[in-house]
Amino acid sequence: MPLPLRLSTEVAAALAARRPIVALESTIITHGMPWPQNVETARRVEAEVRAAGAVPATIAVMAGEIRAGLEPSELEALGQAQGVAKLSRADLAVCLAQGSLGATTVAATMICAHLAGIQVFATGGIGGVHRGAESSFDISADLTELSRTPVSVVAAGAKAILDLPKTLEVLETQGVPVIAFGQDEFPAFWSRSSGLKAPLRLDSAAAIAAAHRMRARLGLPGGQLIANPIPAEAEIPRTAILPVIEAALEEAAAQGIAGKAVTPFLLQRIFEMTEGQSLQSNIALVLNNARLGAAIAAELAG
Ligand code: PSU
Ligand code: MN
Repeated sequence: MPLPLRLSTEVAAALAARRPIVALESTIITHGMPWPQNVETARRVEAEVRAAGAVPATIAVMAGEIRAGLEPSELEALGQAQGVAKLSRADLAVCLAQGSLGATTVAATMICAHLAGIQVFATGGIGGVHRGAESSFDISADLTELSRTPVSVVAAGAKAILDLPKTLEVLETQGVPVIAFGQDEFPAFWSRSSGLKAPLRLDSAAAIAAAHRMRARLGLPGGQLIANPIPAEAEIPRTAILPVIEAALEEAAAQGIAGKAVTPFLLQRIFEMTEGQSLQSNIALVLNNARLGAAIAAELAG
């Protein structure tokens, strides 16, 4: 059985020529942002990757195939589609076998990027250990994926809707290098600061690429989490976002939101409660991560 993987012409050509490529996820489009900002942002992120000298490969599952590199019309259709499945490691094979439409989370995008031969992936924030995980057991499969699949993931840390100290603990247990870019602190998505020191710090794309290569040389499975702080001019300070997060979490608990629905629910409520400011920050940080991802991919290709 052939691998159900279809590369766009552009991505296939870049792979053959060993040019830098940055994978991009699709759950952020279908579940992370409202239409039409989701499609606009996805286009701008692709343009940012190109401007930085790399080829973007947005990943999704369509008609029984993993697609790496979407046509503009496909991106638009995905951004408007209703009821798209949110795919993690557990759901990927069923979605492909059924031929249904699926958006890839960080975990599933890492798997697909690796199958395609892409080493760098840029997104907004990773999933992590949810608050109250000691009773709900809600820990994102993104964390274990980082320990198994050799892709460097550029994210703005993990959202403060999560339990960040527990998220860092699980990453440490799983042997995932958590590397803050250019600062000592682990960034908290909308805010540059989390109050937590990052386990590791590197200050250049070249140093991150060297660490990525060394991990492969040692035969260590798994990737790296590159925690890239949101640009200062776009951040929502921690003191401003924390009460909003608390309110959204209370609503989620009161409404009994659980499982896969938790992250999209919280993002939507925080968007509403900040009157869109959280979305503006989210867009700025994804663009920033796309630039760093392209720089790392260029170092790996060079
Ligand atoms: N962070 C965002 N927007 C998102 C997500 C994370 O800013 O849409 C998505 C990513 O696809 C991530 C997923 O992999 O949420 C995590 O979901 P869960 O917590 O259910 O594992
Ligand atoms: Mn979960």
